[in-house]
Amino acid sequence: MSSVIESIETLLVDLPTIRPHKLSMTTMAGQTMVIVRMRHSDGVEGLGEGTTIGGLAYGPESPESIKCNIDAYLAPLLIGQPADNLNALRARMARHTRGNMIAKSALETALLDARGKRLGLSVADLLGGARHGHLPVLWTLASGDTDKDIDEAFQRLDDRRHCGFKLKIGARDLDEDVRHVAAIKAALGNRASVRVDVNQAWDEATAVRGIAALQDAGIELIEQAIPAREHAGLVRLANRFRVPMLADEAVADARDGLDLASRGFSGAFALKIAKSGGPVAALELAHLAQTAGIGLYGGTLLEGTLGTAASLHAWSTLGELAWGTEMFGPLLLEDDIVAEPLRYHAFGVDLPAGPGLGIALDEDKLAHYSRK
Ligand code: MUC
Ligand code: MG
Repeated sequence: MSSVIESIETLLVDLPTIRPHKLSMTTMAGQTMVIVRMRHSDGVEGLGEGTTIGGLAYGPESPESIKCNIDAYLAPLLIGQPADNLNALRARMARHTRGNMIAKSALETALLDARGKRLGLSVADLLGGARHGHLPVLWTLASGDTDKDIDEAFQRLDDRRHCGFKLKIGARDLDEDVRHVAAIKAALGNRASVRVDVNQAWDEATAVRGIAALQDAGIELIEQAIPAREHAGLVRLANRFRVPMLADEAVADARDGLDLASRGFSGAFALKIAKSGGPVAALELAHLAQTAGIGLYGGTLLEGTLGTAASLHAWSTLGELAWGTEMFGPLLLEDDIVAEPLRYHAFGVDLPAGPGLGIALDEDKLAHYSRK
Protein backbone atom coordinates (compact mmCIF):
# COMPACT_ATOMS: atom_id res chain seq x y z
CA MET A 1 0.00 0.00 0.00
CA SER A 2 1.47 3.31 -1.03
CA SER A 3 2.00 5.90 1.63
CA VAL A 4 -0.52 8.59 2.46
CA ILE A 5 -0.02 12.24 3.45
CA GLU A 6 -0.64 12.33 7.19
CA SER A 7 0.09 15.86 8.35
CA ILE A 8 1.34 19.22 7.12
CA GLU A 9 2.91 21.73 9.49
CA THR A 10 3.82 25.29 8.49
CA LEU A 11 6.27 27.55 10.33
CA LEU A 12 7.06 31.23 9.83
CA VAL A 13 10.81 31.66 10.13
CA ASP A 14 12.36 35.14 10.40
CA LEU A 15 16.04 35.62 9.59
CA PRO A 16 17.96 38.91 9.43
CA THR A 17 19.76 39.89 6.21
CA ILE A 18 23.49 40.70 6.21
CA ARG A 19 22.70 44.29 5.10
CA PRO A 20 19.64 46.24 3.98
CA HIS A 21 18.57 45.00 0.52
CA LYS A 22 17.01 47.88 -1.47
CA LEU A 23 14.59 47.11 -4.28
CA SER A 24 12.31 49.47 -6.20
CA MET A 25 9.31 48.50 -4.07
CA THR A 26 10.79 47.90 -0.61
CA THR A 27 13.93 47.72 1.52
CA MET A 28 14.44 44.38 3.25
CA ALA A 29 16.12 44.13 6.66
CA GLY A 30 15.13 40.49 7.07
CA GLN A 31 13.52 37.62 5.26
CA THR A 32 10.51 35.57 6.33
CA MET A 33 10.29 32.01 5.04
CA VAL A 34 7.33 29.68 5.32
CA ILE A 35 8.74 26.22 6.03
CA VAL A 36 6.55 23.19 5.30
CA ARG A 37 7.03 19.88 7.12
CA MET A 38 4.91 17.20 5.49
CA ARG A 39 4.73 13.81 7.18
CA HIS A 40 3.77 10.67 5.28
CA SER A 41 2.38 7.41 6.68
CA ASP A 42 5.67 5.54 6.09
CA GLY A 43 7.46 7.98 8.41
CA VAL A 44 9.13 9.99 5.64
CA GLU A 45 9.14 13.77 6.05
CA GLY A 46 9.12 16.11 3.05
CA LEU A 47 10.43 19.67 3.44
CA GLY A 48 9.35 22.70 1.43
CA GLU A 49 9.68 26.46 1.48
CA GLY A 50 7.44 29.29 0.31
CA THR A 51 9.04 32.71 0.41
CA THR A 52 8.35 36.14 -1.01
CA ILE A 53 9.96 39.59 -0.69
CA GLY A 54 8.91 42.40 1.64
CA GLY A 55 5.57 41.18 3.02
CA LEU A 56 3.01 42.22 0.41
CA ALA A 57 5.34 44.66 -1.36
CA TYR A 58 6.40 42.29 -4.15
CA GLY A 59 3.27 40.32 -4.96
CA PRO A 60 -0.19 39.26 -3.82
CA GLU A 61 1.02 36.60 -1.34
CA SER A 62 2.55 37.47 2.04
CA PRO A 63 4.33 35.02 4.37
CA GLU A 64 1.25 35.11 6.61
CA SER A 65 -1.15 34.43 3.72
CA ILE A 66 1.03 31.56 2.50
CA LYS A 67 0.91 29.95 5.94
CA CYS A 68 -2.76 30.66 6.50
CA ASN A 69 -3.88 29.42 3.09
CA ILE A 70 -1.84 26.24 3.35
CA ASP A 71 -3.25 25.57 6.83
CA ALA A 72 -6.87 26.41 6.01
CA TYR A 73 -7.28 25.34 2.38
CA LEU A 74 -4.41 23.50 0.74
CA ALA A 75 -3.31 21.10 3.49
CA PRO A 76 -6.87 19.69 3.93
CA LEU A 77 -6.90 18.92 0.17
CA LEU A 78 -3.73 16.85 0.49
CA ILE A 79 -4.08 15.14 3.86
CA GLY A 80 -5.30 11.55 3.49
CA GLN A 81 -4.35 11.42 -0.21
CA PRO A 82 -1.87 8.91 -1.68
CA ALA A 83 1.48 10.70 -1.49
CA ASP A 84 3.23 9.57 -4.66
CA ASN A 85 1.07 10.78 -7.55
CA LEU A 86 2.38 14.31 -7.96
CA ASN A 87 0.30 14.96 -11.09
CA ALA A 88 -2.93 14.02 -9.31
CA LEU A 89 -2.05 16.13 -6.25
CA ARG A 90 -1.11 19.17 -8.36
CA ALA A 91 -4.37 18.82 -10.30
CA ARG A 92 -6.32 18.57 -7.05
CA MET A 93 -4.79 21.79 -5.71
CA ALA A 94 -5.35 23.58 -9.03
CA ARG A 95 -8.99 22.44 -9.25
CA HIS A 96 -9.99 23.59 -5.78
CA THR A 97 -7.87 26.71 -5.19
CA ARG A 98 -6.90 29.70 -7.32
CA GLY A 99 -3.60 31.56 -7.30
CA ASN A 100 -1.44 31.14 -4.18
CA MET A 101 1.44 29.94 -6.32
CA ILE A 102 4.09 30.37 -3.62
CA ALA A 103 2.05 28.24 -1.21
CA LYS A 104 1.61 25.59 -3.90
CA SER A 105 5.33 25.69 -4.70
CA ALA A 106 6.18 25.01 -1.04
CA LEU A 107 3.84 22.01 -1.00
CA GLU A 108 5.04 20.62 -4.33
CA THR A 109 8.61 20.91 -3.06
CA ALA A 110 7.72 18.94 0.08
CA LEU A 111 6.00 16.27 -2.03
CA LEU A 112 9.07 15.93 -4.26
CA ASP A 113 11.44 15.87 -1.28
CA ALA A 114 9.47 13.08 0.42
CA ARG A 115 9.12 11.05 -2.75
CA GLY A 116 12.84 11.35 -3.46
CA LYS A 117 13.70 10.26 0.09
CA ARG A 118 11.37 7.27 -0.22
CA LEU A 119 12.84 6.15 -3.55
CA GLY A 120 16.47 7.09 -2.83
CA LEU A 121 16.43 9.59 -5.71
CA SER A 122 17.20 13.29 -5.82
CA VAL A 123 14.56 15.85 -6.77
CA ALA A 124 16.54 16.43 -9.98
CA ASP A 125 16.26 12.67 -10.69
CA LEU A 126 12.49 12.88 -10.21
CA LEU A 127 12.41 15.82 -12.65
CA GLY A 128 14.19 13.80 -15.35
CA GLY A 129 17.81 13.94 -14.23
CA ALA A 130 20.50 16.56 -13.62
CA ARG A 131 22.57 17.77 -16.58
CA HIS A 132 24.82 19.88 -14.31
CA GLY A 133 26.22 19.47 -10.78
CA HIS A 134 27.50 23.05 -10.44
CA LEU A 135 25.53 26.13 -11.48
CA PRO A 136 26.77 29.70 -11.95
CA VAL A 137 25.36 32.22 -9.43
CA LEU A 138 25.37 36.01 -9.67
CA TRP A 139 25.04 38.44 -6.76
CA THR A 140 22.68 41.38 -6.35
CA LEU A 141 24.26 44.66 -5.33
CA ALA A 142 21.49 46.53 -3.54
CA SER A 143 22.98 48.41 -0.60
CA GLY A 144 21.74 51.67 -2.14
CA ASP A 145 25.27 53.17 -2.00
CA THR A 146 27.49 53.22 -5.11
CA ASP A 147 30.86 52.96 -3.32
CA LYS A 148 29.64 50.22 -0.98
CA ASP A 149 28.31 48.28 -3.97
CA ILE A 150 31.66 48.57 -5.78
CA ASP A 151 33.55 47.34 -2.68
CA GLU A 152 31.09 44.48 -2.28
CA ALA A 153 31.51 43.50 -5.95
CA PHE A 154 35.31 43.42 -5.75
CA GLN A 155 35.16 41.36 -2.58
CA ARG A 156 32.90 38.81 -4.27
CA LEU A 157 35.16 38.68 -7.33
CA ASP A 158 38.29 38.24 -5.21
CA ASP A 159 36.61 35.45 -3.22
CA ARG A 160 35.61 33.78 -6.53
CA ARG A 161 32.05 33.85 -5.20
CA HIS A 162 30.38 35.74 -8.08
CA CYS A 163 31.45 37.23 -11.41
CA GLY A 164 28.07 38.59 -12.44
CA PHE A 165 26.12 41.33 -10.66
CA LYS A 166 22.54 42.51 -10.80
CA LEU A 167 21.74 46.04 -9.67
CA LYS A 168 18.33 46.88 -8.28
CA ILE A 169 17.13 50.20 -9.63
CA GLY A 170 13.87 52.08 -10.15
CA ALA A 171 13.33 53.58 -6.69
CA ARG A 172 15.33 56.73 -7.43
CA ASP A 173 15.30 59.37 -10.08
CA LEU A 174 16.29 57.96 -13.49
CA ASP A 175 19.44 60.06 -13.92
CA GLU A 176 20.63 59.11 -10.44
CA ASP A 177 20.06 55.42 -11.21
CA VAL A 178 21.93 55.66 -14.51
CA ARG A 179 24.88 57.41 -12.80
CA HIS A 180 24.93 54.71 -10.10
CA VAL A 181 24.88 51.82 -12.58
CA ALA A 182 27.39 53.39 -14.98
CA ALA A 183 29.83 54.07 -12.13
CA ILE A 184 29.68 50.43 -11.00
CA LYS A 185 30.11 49.11 -14.54
CA ALA A 186 33.03 51.49 -15.18
CA ALA A 187 34.73 50.33 -11.95
CA LEU A 188 34.31 46.63 -12.77
CA GLY A 189 35.14 46.91 -16.47
CA ASN A 190 35.44 43.53 -18.19
CA ARG A 191 35.90 41.65 -14.92
CA ALA A 192 32.15 41.16 -14.44
CA SER A 193 28.82 41.07 -16.20
CA VAL A 194 26.50 43.82 -14.92
CA ARG A 195 22.72 43.67 -15.32
CA VAL A 196 19.85 45.70 -13.86
CA ASP A 197 16.44 44.80 -12.44
CA VAL A 198 13.89 47.65 -12.48
CA ASN A 199 11.11 45.55 -10.89
CA GLN A 200 8.37 47.21 -13.01
CA ALA A 201 9.14 50.74 -11.78
CA TRP A 202 9.24 52.60 -15.11
CA ASP A 203 6.61 53.51 -17.67
CA GLU A 204 7.52 52.79 -21.28
CA ALA A 205 8.75 56.30 -22.09
CA THR A 206 11.06 56.31 -19.06
CA ALA A 207 12.22 52.82 -20.01
CA VAL A 208 13.18 53.98 -23.50
CA ARG A 209 15.34 56.78 -22.04
CA GLY A 210 16.79 54.61 -19.27
CA ILE A 211 17.59 51.58 -21.41
CA ALA A 212 19.31 53.72 -24.07
CA ALA A 213 21.64 55.12 -21.39
CA LEU A 214 22.23 51.75 -19.75
CA GLN A 215 22.97 50.13 -23.11
CA ASP A 216 25.60 52.82 -23.76
CA ALA A 217 27.11 52.14 -20.32
CA GLY A 218 27.69 48.46 -21.24
CA ILE A 219 24.88 46.85 -19.22
CA GLU A 220 24.21 43.33 -20.48
CA LEU A 221 20.60 42.62 -19.54
CA ILE A 222 17.55 44.71 -18.56
CA GLU A 223 15.12 42.93 -16.23
CA GLN A 224 11.43 43.84 -16.04
CA ALA A 225 11.70 47.56 -16.84
CA ILE A 226 7.92 48.11 -17.11
CA PRO A 227 4.81 46.70 -15.35
CA ALA A 228 4.25 42.95 -15.54
CA ARG A 229 1.01 43.09 -17.50
CA GLU A 230 2.43 45.25 -20.30
CA HIS A 231 3.43 42.41 -22.60
CA ALA A 232 3.08 44.49 -25.76
CA GLY A 233 5.37 47.16 -24.30
CA LEU A 234 7.97 44.57 -23.32
CA VAL A 235 7.97 43.20 -26.87
CA ARG A 236 8.43 46.77 -28.23
CA LEU A 237 11.42 47.28 -25.92
CA ALA A 238 12.90 43.92 -26.95
CA ASN A 239 12.61 44.89 -30.63
CA ARG A 240 13.94 48.38 -30.10
CA PHE A 241 17.19 47.73 -28.24
CA ARG A 242 20.33 45.69 -28.83
CA VAL A 243 20.64 44.95 -25.09
CA PRO A 244 18.31 42.00 -24.30
CA MET A 245 15.24 42.21 -22.07
CA LEU A 246 14.68 39.71 -19.25
CA ALA A 247 11.00 39.11 -18.48
CA ASP A 248 10.48 38.37 -14.77
CA GLU A 249 7.18 39.45 -13.18
CA ALA A 250 5.66 39.38 -16.71
CA VAL A 251 6.10 35.62 -17.04
CA ALA A 252 4.90 33.35 -14.26
CA ASP A 253 4.06 30.23 -16.22
CA ALA A 254 3.96 28.68 -19.69
CA ARG A 255 0.73 30.54 -20.56
CA ASP A 256 2.47 33.89 -20.03
CA GLY A 257 5.48 32.57 -21.90
CA LEU A 258 3.31 31.57 -24.86
CA ASP A 259 1.72 35.02 -24.96
CA LEU A 260 5.10 36.78 -24.99
CA ALA A 261 6.61 34.36 -27.52
CA SER A 262 3.65 34.62 -29.88
CA ARG A 263 3.84 38.44 -29.75
CA GLY A 264 7.45 38.21 -30.96
CA PHE A 265 9.34 38.65 -27.68
CA SER A 266 13.05 37.92 -27.79
CA GLY A 267 15.47 37.92 -24.88
CA ALA A 268 15.16 35.77 -21.78
CA PHE A 269 12.74 34.53 -19.13
CA ALA A 270 13.48 34.44 -15.40
CA LEU A 271 12.28 31.10 -14.03
CA LYS A 272 11.10 30.99 -10.41
CA ILE A 273 9.50 28.01 -8.73
CA ALA A 274 7.58 30.44 -6.50
CA LYS A 275 5.79 32.32 -9.27
CA SER A 276 5.01 29.16 -11.30
CA GLY A 277 3.59 27.20 -8.35
CA GLY A 278 6.48 24.75 -8.11
CA PRO A 279 9.37 23.18 -9.98
CA VAL A 280 7.21 21.27 -12.48
CA ALA A 281 5.41 24.34 -13.85
CA ALA A 282 8.65 26.36 -13.81
CA LEU A 283 10.17 23.69 -16.07
CA GLU A 284 7.10 23.76 -18.34
CA LEU A 285 7.84 27.46 -18.87
CA ALA A 286 11.52 26.66 -19.45
CA HIS A 287 10.68 24.07 -22.09
CA LEU A 288 8.35 26.49 -23.86
CA ALA A 289 11.11 29.12 -23.86
CA GLN A 290 13.59 26.62 -25.28
CA THR A 291 11.16 25.79 -28.08
CA ALA A 292 10.68 29.50 -28.84
CA GLY A 293 14.41 30.30 -28.79
CA ILE A 294 14.11 32.45 -25.65
CA GLY A 295 17.03 32.33 -23.19
CA LEU A 296 16.75 31.04 -19.63
CA TYR A 297 17.73 32.45 -16.26
CA GLY A 298 17.38 30.61 -12.93
CA GLY A 299 15.62 33.15 -10.71
CA THR A 300 14.97 33.52 -6.99
CA LEU A 301 12.47 35.19 -4.70
CA LEU A 302 15.33 35.31 -2.20
CA GLU A 303 14.46 31.96 -0.67
CA GLY A 304 16.56 30.33 2.02
CA THR A 305 18.39 27.06 1.55
CA LEU A 306 15.38 24.76 1.09
CA GLY A 307 13.74 26.87 -1.63
CA THR A 308 17.10 27.55 -3.25
CA ALA A 309 17.92 23.83 -3.31
CA ALA A 310 14.53 22.99 -4.83
CA SER A 311 15.17 25.56 -7.58
CA LEU A 312 18.69 24.25 -8.19
CA HIS A 313 17.35 20.72 -8.66
CA ALA A 314 14.95 22.07 -11.29
CA TRP A 315 17.49 24.29 -13.10
CA SER A 316 20.06 21.47 -13.11
CA THR A 317 17.84 19.50 -15.49
CA LEU A 318 18.06 22.20 -18.18
CA GLY A 319 20.69 21.80 -20.87
CA GLU A 320 21.53 25.46 -21.09
CA LEU A 321 20.90 28.48 -18.88
CA ALA A 322 22.10 31.28 -21.15
CA TRP A 323 22.08 33.82 -18.31
CA GLY A 324 23.04 31.55 -15.42
CA THR A 325 21.26 31.83 -12.09
CA GLU A 326 20.80 34.15 -9.12
CA MET A 327 20.41 31.42 -6.51
CA PHE A 328 22.23 33.37 -3.80
CA GLY A 329 19.34 33.76 -1.32
CA PRO A 330 21.04 31.92 1.59
CA LEU A 331 24.11 34.18 1.24
CA LEU A 332 21.97 37.26 1.92
CA LEU A 333 20.90 35.84 5.29
CA GLU A 334 22.91 36.10 8.48
CA ASP A 335 22.17 32.55 9.57
CA ASP A 336 20.50 29.38 8.33
CA ILE A 337 18.11 26.71 9.60
CA VAL A 338 19.76 23.75 7.87
CA ALA A 339 22.42 21.33 9.11
CA GLU A 340 24.73 21.71 6.07
CA PRO A 341 24.68 24.91 4.05
CA LEU A 342 24.87 24.87 0.25
CA ARG A 343 28.43 24.91 -1.10
CA TYR A 344 29.16 28.16 -2.96
CA HIS A 345 32.52 28.23 -4.77
CA ALA A 346 34.07 28.83 -8.20
CA PHE A 347 31.49 31.55 -9.04
CA GLY A 348 28.63 29.14 -8.50
CA VAL A 349 26.99 26.57 -6.26
CA ASP A 350 26.98 22.77 -6.14
CA LEU A 351 23.75 20.87 -6.60
CA PRO A 352 23.18 19.25 -3.19
CA ALA A 353 23.63 15.48 -3.21
CA GLY A 354 21.53 12.81 -1.52
CA PRO A 355 17.90 11.77 -1.77
CA GLY A 356 15.15 14.39 -2.10
CA LEU A 357 16.43 17.95 -1.82
CA GLY A 358 19.58 16.69 -0.08
CA ILE A 359 18.97 19.17 2.77
CA ALA A 360 18.39 18.42 6.48
CA LEU A 361 17.06 20.86 9.07
CA ASP A 362 18.98 22.08 12.10
CA GLU A 363 16.18 21.66 14.64
CA ASP A 364 17.69 24.03 17.24
CA LYS A 365 18.11 26.84 14.74
CA LEU A 366 14.66 26.21 13.31
CA ALA A 367 13.15 26.47 16.79
CA HIS A 368 15.21 29.60 17.54
CA TYR A 369 14.13 31.52 14.41
CA SER A 370 10.52 30.27 14.20
CA ARG A 371 7.88 32.88 15.03
CA LYS A 372 6.25 32.06 18.34
C1 MUC B 1 13.56 39.75 -8.53
O1 MUC B 1 12.63 40.46 -8.89
O2 MUC B 1 14.32 39.36 -9.38
C2 MUC B 1 16.01 38.43 -7.12
C3 MUC B 1 17.21 38.89 -6.68
C4 MUC B 1 16.95 39.99 -5.86
O3 MUC B 1 17.76 40.69 -5.28
O4 MUC B 1 15.62 40.21 -5.82
C5 MUC B 1 14.98 39.18 -6.51
C6 MUC B 1 13.66 39.37 -7.09
MG1 MG C 1 13.38 40.41 -11.00
